[in-house]
Amino acid sequence: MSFTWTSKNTAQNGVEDMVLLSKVSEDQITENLKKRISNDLMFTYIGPTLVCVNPYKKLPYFTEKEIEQYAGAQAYEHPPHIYAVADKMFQSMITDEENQCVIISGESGAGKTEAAKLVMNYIAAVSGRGGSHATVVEDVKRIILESNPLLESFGNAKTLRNNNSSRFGKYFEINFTKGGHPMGGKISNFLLEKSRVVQPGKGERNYHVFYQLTKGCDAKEREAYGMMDPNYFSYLNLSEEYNADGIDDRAEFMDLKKAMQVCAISPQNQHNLLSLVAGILHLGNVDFIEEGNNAVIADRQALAFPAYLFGVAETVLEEKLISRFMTTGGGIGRRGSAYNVPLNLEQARGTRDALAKAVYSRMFDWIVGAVNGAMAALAANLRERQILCLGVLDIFGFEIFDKNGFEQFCINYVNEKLQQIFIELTLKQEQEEYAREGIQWTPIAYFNNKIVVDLIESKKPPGVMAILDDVCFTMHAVSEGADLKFVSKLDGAIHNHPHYAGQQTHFTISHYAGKVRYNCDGFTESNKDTLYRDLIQLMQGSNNPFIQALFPETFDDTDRKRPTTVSHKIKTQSQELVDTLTRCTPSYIRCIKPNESKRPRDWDGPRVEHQVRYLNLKENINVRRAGFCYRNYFAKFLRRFAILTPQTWPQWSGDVRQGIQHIMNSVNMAADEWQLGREKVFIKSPESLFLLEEQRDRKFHGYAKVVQRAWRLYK
Ligand code: AD9
Ligand code: MG
Repeated sequence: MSFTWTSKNTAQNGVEDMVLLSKVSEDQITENLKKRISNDLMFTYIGPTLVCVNPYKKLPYFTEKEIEQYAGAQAYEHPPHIYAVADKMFQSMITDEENQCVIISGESGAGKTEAAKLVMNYIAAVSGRGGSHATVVEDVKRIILESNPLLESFGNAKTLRNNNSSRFGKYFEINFTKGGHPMGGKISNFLLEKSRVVQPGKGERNYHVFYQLTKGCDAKEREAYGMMDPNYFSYLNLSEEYNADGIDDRAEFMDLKKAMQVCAISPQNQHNLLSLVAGILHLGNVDFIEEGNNAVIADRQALAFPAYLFGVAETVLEEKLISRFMTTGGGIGRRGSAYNVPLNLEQARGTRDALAKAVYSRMFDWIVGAVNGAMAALAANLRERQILCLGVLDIFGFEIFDKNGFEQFCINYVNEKLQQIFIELTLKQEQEEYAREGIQWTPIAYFNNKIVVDLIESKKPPGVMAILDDVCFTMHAVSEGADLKFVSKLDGAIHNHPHYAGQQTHFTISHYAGKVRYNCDGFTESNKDTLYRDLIQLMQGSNNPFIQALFPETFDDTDRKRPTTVSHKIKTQSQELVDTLTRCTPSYIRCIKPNESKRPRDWDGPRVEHQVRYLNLKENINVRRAGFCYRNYFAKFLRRFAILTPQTWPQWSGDVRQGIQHIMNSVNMAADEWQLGREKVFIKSPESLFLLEEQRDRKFHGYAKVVQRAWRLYK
C-alpha cells in the first residue's frame, strides 16, 4: 500500500489546523475531521490542542521513524501528530524548567488510554538517551511502560462502550532530572469501579485478569488455584460474556506475568495476587439457601477453595458470611452486650459480595503501591534530586448507559471537573486576560459547566453529594427506603435547578456531555461503602501475611466521627487533581469517538458533531483565531529582545512602550500583528514571534540554531 500521510491536499485531506477553517461551525469541524480520518489522518490541531479521532485500526505512523522525525522538530514542519505534542511538552519541560501535564479527555471508547500510552512511549523513547545512569534510566522506563498492561489487567474491562474500558482514573507523573533523564514516577489512581467484580452488566465482562487466569494458566496453576473455565464461576457467568474482540486473554496472561516481574513484584507476591483473584472467583460460587429466615450455605464444599486461598478456616468463613457480630447498649461506663445475628439470604449474599469487592479493590491499591515503590527504589539509587515532572492524565470517559448507577455518577462528575479545567484555562482565563489588559476583543460565548459541577458538589446550598451524604448519615442501617429518601430529598432541595429533574426512583442530570438518567438503586449503600468489622477481622486472621496486610484497620469504639463516604473521597481527590494539574503547564488532547460500532471507516456524523459541540471545539477555534499566541510583561519582553535595536541595547531607560515600538519597528512587524495591553505585550501569530526570535538568535549566536531554538521555546 502506498501511504502518503504527509500529503497537503487540503480539499481532500481537510485542514491540519482547524484555526484555518474557512468557516468555523460545528458542521465544518465535523466535516473536516471526517475528511481527515477517511484518509487515515487521525490527528488535527486547534493551535496547540490536539484532536484525535479514534481510527479503530492500526495506523502505520507510530514507528521508530516517526519518533525520530518528531524529536526536536519544529511544529508544522510535519503533519499533526501526538508525538509532536509529547515532544513539545518534553522540550518545554527542559528548556523552561516548568512541570508539564497532558489532559486527555473524551467519552468512553474515544481513545484516551491509547493516546496516553503513545505519549508515554514517545517520552520513554526520546528521554534519557545516553548519560551516566543508563541502567537505572532504562529500568525506570521499563516500569513506566510495563505498568500499563499490569494495571489494565486489573483495572480495565469490556463494557458495552469499549472492549478495553478503564474502570479507574490514573494520573501518571514521570520525574526527570534537570537534563531530562527519567528517574522515577508516581501513579495516583482513583475510584476503581468495584461493583463490576460481583456484578458485570449483561454483555459486559468482569476485569480482564479473571479471564486471563481462567483461560491462561498452565496445569500446575490450574491445580493450585482450582481454576476452571470462566463459565464455571458465578461472577463471570452472570454476564454470559467470556470473550472480547481484539483481546487475547491467554497471551495477555503472559504479558501480565512479565509486567509483574518488571514492576519488581516478587514471585511470592505474584502468587499471592493470583491466589486472591482465584479466591474471589471461588468465593462468588458460595451460595446460600434460606432456612426459616436465616441464610445457610447451600453447598459447604464450595467453601473449601476460597477458605484455602484466603488462608482462613472454612468454619470461620462460613460464620462470617451468614451472621454478623453486633453490640448493643454500650456507652460510657457500661458494657454493651454482644451477639451474633443471623443474616437472611439477601444479607448473606451482600456480605459475600462486599468481601469480594474489598479484597479486589485493596489488591488493586496494593499493585499501584508496588509499582510506585519499585520506581521510588530506583530513584533512590540516583544522587540527583527530582527536578522536573511530566504528568499524563487518563481517566474513565463520560458514560451514558441504559441503566446508570452511582459509579456512572462519580465517573461523570470527574469528567465535569476536567471540563472545568479546560474551560477555565483555555476559554475563560484567556478572555479575561484580554479584557483585563484592555485588548481589542470580541467576547466569545461558551457554555460554562460550573453550574453542573456546583449542582453536584456544592455544600451550601446542598448539592447532590451533600444530600446523599446527609441521607447516609441519618439513616443508619442500609435500609430499603434510603435510596428513595435520597431522591425525595433531592427533589425537595433542587427540583427547580435547570440541570436537574427527579422522577421518583430516578433523577436526571443534564451534564455538559448529555443528559444522564440515574437509577437511585444502591446509591446510599455504594456511597457508605462500609465493610463490616467481621469481614476485616476475618481477613486479619488469615495465615498469609500478605492478606493480613491488606486489612490494616484498627478499631476504636469511642470514635464517633462521621465515616468518610465515597462521594466525599472522590470530591477531595478530584480537587487535589485539579490543583495538581493547574500547577503544571497543560497540554490538551481531545479524543473523539467516530461511531458506536467500533469499526474502522464507520462515521456517525451526528454523534461526532455532538462531541464537537460539548468539547467546545468551535469556541476553542474562535478564541484561538482571534487570540494571541504570545503574551509577556513589558519589561520581560524588552529584556529579551532589547538586542534587536541600537536604541534599546544595551540599556533602554525611556518609556517602556516606546522601547517595544522600536523593537517591533526593527523587524517591520505588521501593525495588526501585535498589541500593547495595560501591562503586557501581545503577539498574534507564531510566525511573528518566530521573526523576533530569529533576529534575536542571529544577533546572539549567528545562524546555526535559529529555527530550532525559537520553536522549542514558544511553540
Ligand atoms: V474509556 O473511557 O477507558 O472506556 P478510552 O480510554 O477513551 O475509553 P481506549 O483508548 O481504550 O478508549 O480506546 C478504545 C479502543 O479504540 C481501543 O481498544 C482500540 O481498539 C481503539 N483505538 C483507540 N485509539 C486507537 C489508535 N490510536 N489506534 C488504533 C485505537 N486503535
Ligand atoms: Mg481508557
